[in-house]
Amino acid sequence: MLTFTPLLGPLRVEFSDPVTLDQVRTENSALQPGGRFKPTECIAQQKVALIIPFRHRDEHLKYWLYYLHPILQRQQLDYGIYVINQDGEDTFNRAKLLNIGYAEALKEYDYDCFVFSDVDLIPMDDRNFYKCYNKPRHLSVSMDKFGFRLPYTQYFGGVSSLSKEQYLKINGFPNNYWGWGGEDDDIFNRVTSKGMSISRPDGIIGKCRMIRHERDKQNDPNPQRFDRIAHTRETMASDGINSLTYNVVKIEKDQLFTKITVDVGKP
Ligand code: UDH
Ligand code: MN
Repeated sequence: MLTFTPLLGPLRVEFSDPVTLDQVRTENSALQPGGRFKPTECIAQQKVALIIPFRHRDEHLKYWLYYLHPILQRQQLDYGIYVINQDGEDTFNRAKLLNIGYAEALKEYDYDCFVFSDVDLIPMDDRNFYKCYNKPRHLSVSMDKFGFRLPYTQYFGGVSSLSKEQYLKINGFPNNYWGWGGEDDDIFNRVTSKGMSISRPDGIIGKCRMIRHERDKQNDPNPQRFDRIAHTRETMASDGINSLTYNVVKIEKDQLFTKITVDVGKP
């Protein structure tokens, strides 16, 4: 007897019907506290931590959990969800939150793969595996907001995956990009400067939707971003997981996710 649901292929994804966390909790009763899951009919090939940079996006997080949990279970991953919530109202720092997610997830479990996902991006095909490959992978290749195309060849934003080894090879992500933009290009530069290239699913399997939103407060475009991405090669050895400092304010275990509230400092 088949006890798991096979992959479905293309999925209907839309954001008009309201969802509640309680509904999502009821529909995902096989989860362990903290949004952890392990398949019962096989041994998963990879242990995957999903890291979400977060502040004031509860509405988006509901949809993300509603859509992603069933997909990740059909993909038979051994996984955990980590929502890394920036404390306070100072300038947002996406890449630093991702570094913190990496470090905090590893304190809990021996993860070997890290998927970094914006809270507002939902894959439209469950054949887009949220796992790691022999190269760093860009997963959100065909976003509705860019007309289901890559905005530019080097684009590495949205959703990406790196094995622990790949992540360490590039010294993790930059900690000094405050505000919107550039950190994804810096990560791309890190990857290529270490002699790696990126892999991607094709444009059909890689389709995804972004929940429409206005720009957040305290996340204006960073005017320093162009200057910084021109110097990744010089800065990456000293700015990354080896220079990460932060304070954990609170750790909360929901059935659907682990929420870690952190003080990242300010520019
Ligand atoms: N994020 C938060 N809270 C914030 C800022 C960012 O949770 O206050 C996270 C969240 O996971 C988000 C990600 O960081 O998905 C990336 O930020 P973004 O969604 O603002 O980036 P995007 O490129 O939007 O999608 C740019 C602003 C679009 C303005 C359009 C106005 N019509
Ligand atoms: Mn967005």
